[in-house]
Amino acid sequence: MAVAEAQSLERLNQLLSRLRERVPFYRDRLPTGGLESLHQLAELPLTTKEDFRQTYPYGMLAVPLPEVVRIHASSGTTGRPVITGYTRADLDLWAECMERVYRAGEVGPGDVVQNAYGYGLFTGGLGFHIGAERLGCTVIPTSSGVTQRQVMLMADLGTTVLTCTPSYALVLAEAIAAEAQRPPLKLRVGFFGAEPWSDGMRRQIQYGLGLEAFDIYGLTELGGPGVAVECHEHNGLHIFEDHFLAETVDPETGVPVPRGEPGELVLTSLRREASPVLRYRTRDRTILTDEPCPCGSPFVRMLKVHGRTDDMIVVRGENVFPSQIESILLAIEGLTANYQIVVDREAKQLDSLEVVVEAAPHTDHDRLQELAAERIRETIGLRAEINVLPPGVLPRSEGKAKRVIDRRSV
Ligand code: DLL
Repeated sequence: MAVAEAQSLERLNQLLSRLRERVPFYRDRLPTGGLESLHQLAELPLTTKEDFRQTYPYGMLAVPLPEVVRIHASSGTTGRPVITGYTRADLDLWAECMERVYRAGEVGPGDVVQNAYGYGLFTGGLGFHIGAERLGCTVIPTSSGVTQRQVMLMADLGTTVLTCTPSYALVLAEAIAAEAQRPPLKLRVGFFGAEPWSDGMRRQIQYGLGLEAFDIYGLTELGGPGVAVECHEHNGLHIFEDHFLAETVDPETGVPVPRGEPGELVLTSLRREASPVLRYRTRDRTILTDEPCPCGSPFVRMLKVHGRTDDMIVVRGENVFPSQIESILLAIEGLTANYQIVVDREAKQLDSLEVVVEAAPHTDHDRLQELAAERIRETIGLRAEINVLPPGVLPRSEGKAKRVIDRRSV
């Protein structure tokens, strides 16, 4: 057995005995005794968001509350929020993972990090904050919003590293482009995540902000950002396998799928003390690949998340992912990443699919409309009404963008 595998197995067995001893939710679900091989992981039960809701607020804690020094939560558009706790050691481990994220972009002491992820219950703000501080960077905790001030500080304080959602990065790029004179910026690297974004969007962000854009992945249930990050190859995100075990399963059946095939990402936290999770169904769709990466990292890669199992929309029997539409739009010169998908259903009529998208200034809207409709029909097999708008009409997001408006469910 490879050293890394033996270490993972040992940590997994420690995790199982902790879960059995300390978390009533897992006690009756887990077999007694340890595993002999990592392959047996697939025989253990999966954990879902619903399980977190059922055990709200403290039912998943594996330590007494006095040992929990921090709590974060994901807002959740419906139902109870998902709660995750951290012991002091958990905060140290999180900071270590986030430090590793920054190192992927060669960030270090001397860098000025402007952190425009929201601070608060959301894990983005404080996660990026503690990692940058631990690394010895100069941190500007702007949180998200107040765009004009962000741009001013970026120029005046010499920001070299920007962290925010990709949609907010675009808002910042627009604000910079709108200045009478482009402010002198020192931006070099950015870490963008918390929502799906395409390579087309990456190009727009890199061009608009003049930096190298890294994709970063994480989720509240696993402790926040710092689960995986891209290397300079920008061809998949390396999962920190010394902290998290990754699998992919068929979203319908929960049965593992082989590496290289699309599936739902399932994650196990190996080292978290307060809120450890076993085989958590993330609902994120990706592909895990063992192909060696030219960067030399031993960690498995997850390809860019191409949507969630629960934001797939079914229109006239076809499965549609917002990220698919985004890639189609951004492959057309003149269209932007400011778009929304509107699905509607009139009585006794087929569902309608409308794509509303802003174009760059001075473009031929009719031509763009035709092109987009044609490409969507060719790629997804659906007739869509395309509405090309001038810049600045659609709502902008300071956090995660809302891409789909499904009027059928109203
Ligand atoms: O979004 C944690 C985070 C903060 C990640 C900052 C990266 C940067 P939640 O609010 O719990 O946590 O949302 C987690 O967001 O299951 C994915 O669906 C989505 N997501 C996160 N990162 C990415 C990414 C944070 N890089 C949910 N690409 C996850 C695509 C992402 N989707």
